Amino acid sequence: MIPQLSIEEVAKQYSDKQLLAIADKVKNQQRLTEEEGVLLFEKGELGFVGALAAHISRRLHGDKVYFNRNFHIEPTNVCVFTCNFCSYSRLYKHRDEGWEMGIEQMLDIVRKYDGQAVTEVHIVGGVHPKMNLEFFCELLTKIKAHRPDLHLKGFTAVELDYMFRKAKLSIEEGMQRLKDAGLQSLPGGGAEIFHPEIREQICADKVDGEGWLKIHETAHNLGMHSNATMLYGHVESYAHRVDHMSRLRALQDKTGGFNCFIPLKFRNKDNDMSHIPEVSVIEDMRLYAIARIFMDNFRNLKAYWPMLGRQSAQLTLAFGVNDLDGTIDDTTKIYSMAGSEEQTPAMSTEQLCDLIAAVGKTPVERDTLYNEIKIYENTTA
Ligand code: V47
Ligand code: SF4
Repeated sequence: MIPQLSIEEVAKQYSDKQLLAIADKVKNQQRLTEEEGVLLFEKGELGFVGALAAHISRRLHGDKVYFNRNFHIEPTNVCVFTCNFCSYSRLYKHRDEGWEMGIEQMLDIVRKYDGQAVTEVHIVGGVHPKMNLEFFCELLTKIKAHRPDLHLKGFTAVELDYMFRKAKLSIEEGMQRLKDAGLQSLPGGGAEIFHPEIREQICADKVDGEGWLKIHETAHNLGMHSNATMLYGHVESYAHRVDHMSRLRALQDKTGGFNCFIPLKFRNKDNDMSHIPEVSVIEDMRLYAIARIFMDNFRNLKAYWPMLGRQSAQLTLAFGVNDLDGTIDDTTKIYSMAGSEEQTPAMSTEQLCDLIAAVGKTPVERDTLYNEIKIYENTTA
């Protein structure tokens, strides 16, 4: 069981006036300013931010922790961009070292799940110069025709920005075409850190922060939902993290279209930032907790277990997280190539339920939009 202290019990242990004022705000459901966000990163001990975050998560979700049954399709790892943190991509001139899938090959992946209760396919990959909007519309149409019940979540804002510019379409026009072909929501990738000071150092050549936000806003305005991520633990400062979360919070105020926020820990194997050490588990947990406290209009905070590793992901459940993503079925390579301990990421429903139940929480299977599919009251999946 995860120990649960009330805000009052926690506050008794602290005398710092600024921290106590933040605890009061959390108790009264008031929004934190950016300065208070930075202050939490600077001064908030793990026990303090953890108790506040757990309080919020309990208020919103009780003991429920969500997961879904999903698989990924990664059409290619060939990419025109050169993000320094990426261990996964290969330039077009080195495409013989990577992979490029045709439509039939991707449909074969979908057919593997015939008769299985998966609810979502997550389609994301490198930005291949020859895989264009028409190609992806055909893919989406064919997947939908084969499996109408599958929720199609696909394409980072980075892929979309390139696709639409190449097709000489506005964001609205391009997004509408994909929506007509069956696309239902967008994953959160490509956000990294929005602030240009950091973006220039880690991913200078792809869509900027404003562009990323505009693409998600457009999707929301068309009635689609999306996720948001933040790549943390490299060269960014606390102020950059808070700036990033604040921009997402502002867009969520405007559209309400984000399903969840997913902090992604920088992993340092085999990339151009390998000299930067990975942050500690304590820093991971502090970040999840502060995200839960600061992002007051995001109902769902997701720990993506293939990236964090399943033990750390389980630990986040005590620090404000209420979602662990899905079964995955070993269909993504992004994190195994970047050095995650999960080299063949796949978890059965039983394993996910056990992981959640082991810390006294109630596993709940959800669909992409967080509609509840099944509550596992006594853990037998
Ligand atoms: O944008 C790439 C990250 C993202 C590394 O929406 C890295 O449900 C750490 O966004 N270390 C793509 N992170 C994946 C992504 C995602 C994953 C799971 C669920 C969802 C969702 C979205 O992966 C990239 C980048 O931020 N990434 N390389 C690395 N070395
Ligand atoms: Fe390409 Fe995405 Fe890797 Fe950047 S993170 S190089 S956009 S695959």
